[in-house]
Amino acid sequence: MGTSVSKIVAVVTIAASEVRYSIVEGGFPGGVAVIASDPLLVGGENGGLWLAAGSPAIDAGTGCATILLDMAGQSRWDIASVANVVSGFDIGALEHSGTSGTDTIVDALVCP
Ligand SMILES: [Ca+2]
Repeated sequence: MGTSVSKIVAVVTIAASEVRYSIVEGGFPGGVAVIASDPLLVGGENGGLWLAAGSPAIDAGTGCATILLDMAGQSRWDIASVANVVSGFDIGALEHSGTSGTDTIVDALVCP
């Protein structure tokens, strides 16, 4: 079990309409599918920040301009118990792992 992480802070200047399918503390007025709640990140053994079970980022991303594998080279999982916002992609660089036989590996890029 990794170390709990409460938040990541980034400062950027961007048009509201460009903030899409993201988690932003306090929300982002004018953004698209922006989640304001805690992403429930946990630190992994390799220093990455992973999504804990129950994270609102799970299956809340898009498959636009991305690849089918996450930053760690793992498959993208569509978690059966979580409703997809667009496809089974999670928000963020590291995908929450699914369970074979219950969940499915995402095999196509999907843009809303
Ligand atoms: Ca997923």
